[in-house]
Parts: sequence; C-alpha cells; structure tokens
Amino acid sequence: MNEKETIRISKRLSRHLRHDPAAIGLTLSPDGWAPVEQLLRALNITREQLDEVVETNNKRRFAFDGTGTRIRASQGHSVDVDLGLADAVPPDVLYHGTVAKFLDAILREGLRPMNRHAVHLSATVDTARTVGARRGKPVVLRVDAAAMAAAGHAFQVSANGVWLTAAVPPEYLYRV
Ligand code: HQG
Repeated sequence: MNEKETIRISKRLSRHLRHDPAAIGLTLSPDGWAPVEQLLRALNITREQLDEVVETNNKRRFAFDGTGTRIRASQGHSVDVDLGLADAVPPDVLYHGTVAKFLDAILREGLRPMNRHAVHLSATVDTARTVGARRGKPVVLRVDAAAMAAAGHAFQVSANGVWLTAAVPPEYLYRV
C-alpha cells in the first residue's frame, strides 16, 4: 500500500476504535477490543493491510491482543472503555501541547480531558509540540508531574507511550 492508503485506513481505525464503533456495526468489549474478523469485513480490507497499518503506524496507535484475534486503540477514546492500565510513576516532568487560544482557560481551570477519557501528556517537548501543531502554532506547557504524583494524582501510560491522567490543576502548569 502507499502511504496515502495506510493513512486513510489508520484514520478510519481511529474513528471506529476510539469514537464510533456503532457506525460500522462494531461492539467494543468493556476494555476496548474489537474482533479483527468483523473489523476486516466492515472496512473491506485484508488482514495483510491491517497488519501493515498497525505495524507502520507512526504513533503505534493500535495493538492486537495476545492471540491476534482482537485489536484496540491504545489511547484517545471518547467511547466509554476502561483499558485497564495500571497506575504508573510518571517522569518528574511531562508536557502538554496546545494552542494560544486555549491558554487562558487552561491556566484558569487546568487541563481537562474534554471529549476524551483522560488528559494526554507527552514525555518530551518535541512530541508535545507536534500534538499542539495539529491545531495551529503550538504552545507547550510543562506539567510538574512529580508534585502531582506526590499529591496523589494517578497516572497511567498507554501501550504507545502516551501519559494519561484525569486532569491537571492549574498550579502544576508552567509555560515552557
Ligand atoms: C485543550 C492525538 C480549554 C487541549 C495527539 C487540547 C494526542 C482545554 C484540546 C491525543 C482545556 C483537547 C490527544 C481547558 C484542555 N480549556 N481547552 N480547560 N483543557 N484543553 O484532541 O491533547 O493522533 O482531545 O489543550 O497526538 O490535543 O489522535 O487532546 O488542545 O496524543 O493518536 O483541549 O490525540 O493523538 O483536544 O490530543 P484533544 P490533545 P492521535
């Protein structure tokens, strides 16, 4: 497949495995898994195409279960799933990429998960900048994750290395 085709399939997977499984008649398990066979039929793609998209995806957004018969998105859901991720000790500092127009609200009320299940945080400034750049000129915030953890806030890390937490109160946020 060419890159355009893999990106097109990846976008469809993101949509249906994170936000709208019902649109293609899919039901996710409570922990977010979809049966691979059913997904292939619904999207009219082959197992080889799916494997290639999963394997080459730049953010490794999707993962198969141990048997290879089920697939799920590793983060980013808006549908009600519980990925069952264990709490993890975050690095002392994490980053969040956003854009200037959200800054006043964020510094006032903190980071909220908006439509997703959790606030998404990055381990590096570079990654955060890329996340913010999806919406315009990126603005990067530093999150004092060590202080949050010490205060009892829980963190999880997704299978593809995105740090997740329920919310970030403003006192832990700093402009980079
Ligand atoms: C902002 C992509 C106003 C927040 C990325 C962001 C990521 C607030 C937007 C993943 C706010 C939500 C998630 C507040 C947060 N007031 N705005 N209190 N709190 N915001 O897309 O972090 O490519 O849900 O700054 O790479 O941008 O899909 O979150 O701009 O990992 O795999 O509200 O999605 O991954 O936007 O991105 P999103 P995000 P994928």
